Amino acid sequence: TKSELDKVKKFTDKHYAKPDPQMYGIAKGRNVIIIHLESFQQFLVDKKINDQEVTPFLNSLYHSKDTYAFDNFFHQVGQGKTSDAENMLETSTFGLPQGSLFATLGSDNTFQAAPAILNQRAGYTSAVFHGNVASFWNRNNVYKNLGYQYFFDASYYDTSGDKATGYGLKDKLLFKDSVKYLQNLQQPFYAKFITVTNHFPYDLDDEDKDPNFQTTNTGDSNVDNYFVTAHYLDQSLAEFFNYLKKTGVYDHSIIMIYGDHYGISNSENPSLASVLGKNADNWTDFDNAQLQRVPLMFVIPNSGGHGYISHTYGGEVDVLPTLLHLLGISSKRYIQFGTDLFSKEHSQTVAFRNRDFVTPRFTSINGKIYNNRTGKEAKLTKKQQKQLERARELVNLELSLSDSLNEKNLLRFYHPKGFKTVNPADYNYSNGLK
Ligand code: GP9
Ligand code: MN
Repeated sequence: TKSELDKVKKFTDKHYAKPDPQMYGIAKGRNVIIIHLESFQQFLVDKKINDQEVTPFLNSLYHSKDTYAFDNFFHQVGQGKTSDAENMLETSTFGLPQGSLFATLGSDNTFQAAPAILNQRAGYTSAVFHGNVASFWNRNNVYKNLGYQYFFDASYYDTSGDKATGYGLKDKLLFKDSVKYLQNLQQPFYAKFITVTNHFPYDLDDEDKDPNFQTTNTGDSNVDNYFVTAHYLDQSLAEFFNYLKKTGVYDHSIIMIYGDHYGISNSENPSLASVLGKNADNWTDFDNAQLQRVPLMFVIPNSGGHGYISHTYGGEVDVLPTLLHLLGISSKRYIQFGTDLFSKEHSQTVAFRNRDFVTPRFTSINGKIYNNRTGKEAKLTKKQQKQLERARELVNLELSLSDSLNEKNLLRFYHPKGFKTVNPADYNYSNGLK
């Protein structure tokens, strides 16, 4: 396994992308607030139905001069869904080919993850706010291995009556009722909020609905309801931001917002086609792949107004090195499969968990290559064929090396400079700030 670890390290060293000096450290010392948008796809951004914006607040953030946003950012989850997204964003390694890494390896594996890195390198306090039972996705165990100091799960909230949905406390209540805990966290903090209301099958109590929002009538209730819960989630964000601004936390924070994975599954995409102005009759795998985009935004208040929408292609494994560099924390010493999205050396080949992949010009699905411009099967020159073969090799290699690292728990044998191994026994979530 020593040689296996060397193979992994050789790969990640070779693909390391050095930071863009313009971006490195622009959020240094700020609190990090992470907002995990459950099942939220990129097509919702700027989307209008019946002449109304579905997510007006998020749209205003997306176009703000304080925001660095990405419109070619893809989820890379497998069967672990939310937990795969969490794993990728906080370790920059992939989830597993089957099942959930959190559930199967999370209790015993050694991680070198964001909460521990930020605490050890820059004194960050770390906390997760998520109104579901702590054992869902084995989080109560995994978070201790990631180095989270606090985990405010359902037991910290009043979830009685109609305050919770199937997956936990409703989003507006999560943000509102977390305030008393958040304001007691020692700054700088790294605080992750995991929302749940916009979760399949997207039902919402009438009293929570916006009476002025008229959703679609495709006849597919998941599609029609999806816009209703996405609109609710957007309103919950607006409320949270008002709170952050009122208390002054806002100006001393960087707020990272992302969608964890798709909400509408491929089988329902034809019902969505008409809403997207597309024809359901000639809907292809290519169209399904394009809908795997999810939002990624870094909101950095009063940072000089240099925000923009980047068209760089990337995925969830790229987030950790990107965030570390924004905070002025070098990432080279860690084993991370992703690369800094702002770096000129960032590789724009985005691997999906099932070994399909997307590049700026081509999409490969079940071995078939589509031209992104036409959406049709690509006619490749010899040179393009070679490039795509190299892309496929990269995808297969990074996925198999990531699986080897995680399945053999190789980080046990890896000691990055200055990193103290996390001891899960150091954390006891029931003695939080309560
Ligand atoms: C469960 C919530 C939803 O706590 O995070 O998880 P998902 O079903 O998206 O994996
Ligand atoms: Mn999810």
